[in-house]
Amino acid sequence: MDNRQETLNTEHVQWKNMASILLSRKLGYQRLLTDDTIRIRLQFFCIYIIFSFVSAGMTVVNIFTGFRLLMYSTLIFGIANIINVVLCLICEFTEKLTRYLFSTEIVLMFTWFAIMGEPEGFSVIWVVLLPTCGLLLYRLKYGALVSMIQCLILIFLFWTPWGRALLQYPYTASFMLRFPMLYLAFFSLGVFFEFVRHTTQTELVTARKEFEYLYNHDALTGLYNRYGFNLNINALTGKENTDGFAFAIFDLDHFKNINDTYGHMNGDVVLKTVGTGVSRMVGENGIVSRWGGEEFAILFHDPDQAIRICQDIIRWRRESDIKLDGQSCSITISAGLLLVPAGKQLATSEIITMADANLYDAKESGRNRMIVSSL
Ligand code: GH3
Ligand code: MG
Ligand code: MG
Repeated sequence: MDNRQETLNTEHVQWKNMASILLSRKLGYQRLLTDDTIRIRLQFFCIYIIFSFVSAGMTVVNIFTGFRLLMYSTLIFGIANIINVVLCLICEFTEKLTRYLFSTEIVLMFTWFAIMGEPEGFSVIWVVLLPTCGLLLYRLKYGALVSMIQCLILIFLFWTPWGRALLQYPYTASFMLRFPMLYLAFFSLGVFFEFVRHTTQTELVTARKEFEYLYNHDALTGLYNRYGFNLNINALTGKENTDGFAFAIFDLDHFKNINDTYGHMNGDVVLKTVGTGVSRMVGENGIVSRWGGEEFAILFHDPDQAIRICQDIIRWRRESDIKLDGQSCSITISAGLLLVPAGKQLATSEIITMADANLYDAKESGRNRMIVSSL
C-alpha cells in the first residue's frame, strides 16, 4: 500500500537518485511514464552514458583504422559526455542548463562532422537520428528549434557555394542535394512521434490523477475514504512519533431514523452537510475521512488542538439543525478520541481499536458526547 503511494508522489528527484530509479524497475518505469521532469533527466543521464561508451568505442576504431582527426573528434566528444555525467552527479543541474550545454555540444559536433566528412562521407549520415533524439530530450518546441538549426546548417553547407567551400570531403552532388531532404523527412517523423508520445503521456497522467482521486476519496462527501485515510495514518504510525497526534472517530446518532423518516436521499444530504462542516472545522489541523456509513475519522496533527475541535464539532451538531423536506432536524453526533503524545508508538490497528472503544462508551453513556483517553 505504501509502495503504491510512493509511486504516485512526484516529488523533486535529484540527479543523484537517477541510478536508484534506473535500478528500481517498478518505480523507474512508472515515473518515466508519468513524470516528465524525471523522464527528461533520466534520458539525459542515459544518453550521456551511451554517448560516452559509443565515443570511446569509436575512438578505438578510429585509432586502428588510422583516422586521426576523427579519432580526436570522438575522443573530445566522449570526454565532453563523461564531464556531463560527472556534472549531473555532483551539481544540482537545472534542466535548462543541461539542455543548452548538450544541444551546443551536439550542434558543434554535427557541424564539424558534416564539414570533415571522414570516413568516406560516413560521419554525417548518423546525424539523421538527431531530430528524433532532440525532440524526445528537449520536448516539441526546443527540440524542433535545435533540429531546425541543424537543418539550416546542413542546407548552408550542402546547398550554398559558401558552405560548399568549407567542406573538407568531396561529397557527390547527388548526395548533397538529397541528404538535407532525408534529414527533413526524419525531422518530420520525429515531430509526429513526439506529438503522439506527448499526447499519450498527457492522457495517461490525467487518467492516473483521476484514478488516484477516485480510489482515495469518497464519492458522496468528497472526503478521503478509508483507503486514502489509511495511507495517511499508516505514514504517521510507521515513523517515530516525535510531535504526537490524535485520532477520533465520529458517529451520527440514530442516523437510521433519518433514513427511515426522510428517505435515503435526505440521509445523503445529512452526510454531505456533516462531512463539509467537520472538514471546515478541522481545517489545517488534521485530515478528515468518511470512515464508513455514517462515521467520520479524523487524524489530528496536534493532540492539544484535538479536544477543542472535537468539542466544537459536537456542539455544532447539537446547536444547529439541518433542514430536510422543509423541516428542521436535530442530528447529534458522538465521538471517541485517542490522544497519542509525543514519543509514543503504537500500531494503527491498536489506535483504531482504542478510539473505537471510546466511541462505544460515548454511545453507551447516552450519545451526543465525546469520550477521550490518552496513551
Ligand atoms: P447509533 O446512534 O447507535 O450509531 O445508531 P445509528 O442508527 O446511527 O446506527 P446504525 O448502525 O443502526 O445505522 C447506520 C445507518 O447508516 C444504516 C445505514 O442505512 C445508514 N447509511 C450508511 N451509509 C449510508 C449512506 O451512504 N447514505 C445513507 N443515506 N445512509 C447510509
Ligand atoms: Mg455507525
Ligand atoms: Mg450512528
